[in-house]
Amino acid sequence: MTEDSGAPHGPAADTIAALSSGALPAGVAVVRLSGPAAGPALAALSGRDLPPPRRAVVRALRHPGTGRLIDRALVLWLPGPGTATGEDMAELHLHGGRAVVAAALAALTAGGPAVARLAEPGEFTRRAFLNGRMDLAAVEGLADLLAAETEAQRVQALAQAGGALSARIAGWRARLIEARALIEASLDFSDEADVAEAAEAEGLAVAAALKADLEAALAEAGRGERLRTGFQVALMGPPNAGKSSLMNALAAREVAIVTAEAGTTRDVLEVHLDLGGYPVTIADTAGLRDGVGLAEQEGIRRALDRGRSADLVLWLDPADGPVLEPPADLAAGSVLWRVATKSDLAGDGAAGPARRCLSVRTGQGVGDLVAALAAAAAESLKGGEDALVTRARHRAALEDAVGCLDRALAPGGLPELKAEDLRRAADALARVVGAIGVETVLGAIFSSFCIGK
Ligand SMILES: Nc1nc2c(ncn2[C@@H]2O[C@H](COP(=O)(O)OP(=O)(O)OP(=O)(O)O)[C@@H](O)[C@H]2O)c(=O)[nH]1
Ligand SMILES: [Mg+2]
Repeated sequence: MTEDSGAPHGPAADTIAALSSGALPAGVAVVRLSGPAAGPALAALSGRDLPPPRRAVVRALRHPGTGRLIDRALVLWLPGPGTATGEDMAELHLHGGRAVVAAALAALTAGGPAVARLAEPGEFTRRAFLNGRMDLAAVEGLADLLAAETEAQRVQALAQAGGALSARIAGWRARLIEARALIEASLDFSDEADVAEAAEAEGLAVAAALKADLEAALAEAGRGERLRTGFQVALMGPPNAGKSSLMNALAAREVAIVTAEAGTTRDVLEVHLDLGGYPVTIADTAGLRDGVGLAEQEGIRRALDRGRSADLVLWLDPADGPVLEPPADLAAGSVLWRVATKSDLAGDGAAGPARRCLSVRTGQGVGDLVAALAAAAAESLKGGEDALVTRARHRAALEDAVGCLDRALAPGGLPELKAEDLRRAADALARVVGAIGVETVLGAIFSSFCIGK
């Protein structure tokens, strides 16, 4: 794939085909085609004229070279430009067997005038973007919608895919144009000082109000980004504290190896939970101790890294042993809950006001911990569904725009330079929707899609 610029391009010369539905075998498999040969290819396989646009019809599909029957399928002819990609498209709703789909794709890519080639990951969406059917923020929203694992993530992604961020960016850019026009007008009236001053002041007032709006969106950015990636919880503590046992209990499956030997876990292991609609990632880590071999040392280094970047650290140590202190930087840097494990081995008294108490063996306290985690995740992520900023890329662009507005609003300075700063702020916002300067991010964004999207 080439690195195209963000501006809409002319129609693509070639036609792409891919399985767009999920893993096979399945009840139905949807193969999509996009490009100038979509119609001829559909006609060639069905051996007849194209069906009426946007109407599902049943057709016997045959290999155009050999005439052998591939499948009897529901087919759709979707002439552009009013399609997902903006190009001519066709869909084959096949019986979802591996050999059926393989035979259909082989026939579509076999050669002749109606030939298609297999699509690369994200190529349908890339064409939608290049043909101006979607902007970059909507493309990212679509990627998030496909990846959404919980209800709150779905709501957030659907809003962005539907253009919530794009619409706000358009509104903000319109206000920047207004502010700039007022300041440029003040230059035209430079011989009438009071008119010029009034126009400049009005322009700066528009810019100041806009800056407040951008700052409000940035204040919610943390929630928006966290909801996208999930609330990060790290299980930490000394070896044998029962971290992996708790991870397995939370996941309700045997994700991590548990043994009575200290130093069992080395790599960071993750499970994704849906707690009350909010995404929570639990990370099991190596037990912290000194004087161990190279592999375990590396595990401990990774454990500490994970703990430092977590939203919440659960510091586990066994109820029947001494209370151990977490490393000072962990305790200072992250929110940390102390948890006494293996409460079945200790009498009463393991719990305290500052310490939760649980046993994976008896189940005591585990439900309470899950409820507390769900509440903490909700507290941290609530409202993230409505946050406009969901990625570091958006945040950087908005921060850039605020920086430009700061310069424009600084006291003194020439109106010409203020107008230039407003233009720069508009450019920063344009990057979010991919209207300019997107070459460097396109490859990364589209490659996150699966083939057929
Ligand atoms: N009695 C009792 N034993 C437990 C409980 N939870 C874990 N254990 C035991 O404690 C031992 C260590 O458990 P792990 O879950 O492997 O501990 P860990 O913290 O992951 O240990 P490392 O990976 O070595 O750091 C195993 O023998 C578990 O069966 C519990 O609630 N009660
Ligand atoms: Mg372990």
